[in-house]
Amino acid sequence: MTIENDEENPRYIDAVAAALDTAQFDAVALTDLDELKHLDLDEAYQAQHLILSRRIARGESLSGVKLGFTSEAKMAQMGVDELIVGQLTDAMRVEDDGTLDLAGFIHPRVEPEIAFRLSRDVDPTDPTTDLWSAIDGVAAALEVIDSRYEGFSFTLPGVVADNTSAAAYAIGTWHPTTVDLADVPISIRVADELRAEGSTAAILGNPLNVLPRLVTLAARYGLELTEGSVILAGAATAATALNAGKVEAHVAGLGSVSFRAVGGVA
Ligand code: OOG
Ligand code: MG
Repeated sequence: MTIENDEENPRYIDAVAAALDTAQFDAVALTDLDELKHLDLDEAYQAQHLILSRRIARGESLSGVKLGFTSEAKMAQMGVDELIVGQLTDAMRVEDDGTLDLAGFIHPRVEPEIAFRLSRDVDPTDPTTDLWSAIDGVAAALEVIDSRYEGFSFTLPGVVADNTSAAAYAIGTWHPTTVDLADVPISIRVADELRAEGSTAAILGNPLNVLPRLVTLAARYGLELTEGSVILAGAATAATALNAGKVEAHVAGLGSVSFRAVGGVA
């Protein structure tokens, strides 16, 4: 089906959102989505918001935001070169030391991350906003990504519409913001195998540098930064395939976060 790119009536935005939401819900990858061709970046964020509205209508609530493509390793792996932002919900949350059932995922990957915790509501459109001053905790994190596109193959608007492949996340113990995060070792293991290791400096030179970038993106694309929210800074290393077994990220100074992945991919 082809829909004309009529700015007065961008029904293709709804079509993209519905297709991606259904693909996630049913854990069946999309092979062909013609309407995607029409989507620019602004419209991709509109589609992302529509997906989150559908999830909220199913009883989920927003729990945070996540940055994507904040490191060279991720940009090179996925063939894109611009920062993106997606949204997290409580349904994606996995307890530290908890269990994640892989049924319900398409082709999940996992990556080691840094999380920030927001101590108060922040207005990203306020030019005086200093997001760092609103952060009251930092932690090691794991992010599970699961593109709704076959083969994890997408364009920049495509991955933005797909809520930046967000699928699940786990947060380790919160630490005070005095912990040095600028250039410390970060690694990920799956089923006792070291899959990737690097430095937090790979994240824009220092993970703290994602915060002003997030403010800009949140203001431009209408994302909320609310008290208690989690902010994932983006992976420092390439993502690795998620299969059954213990999954653990370690960040020097922040310790470890883990979960046990069980079952098979649908
Ligand atoms: C998009 C998600 C990117 C990150 O940490 O860079 C991301 C993808 O790679 O499918 O979460
Ligand atoms: Mg990520």
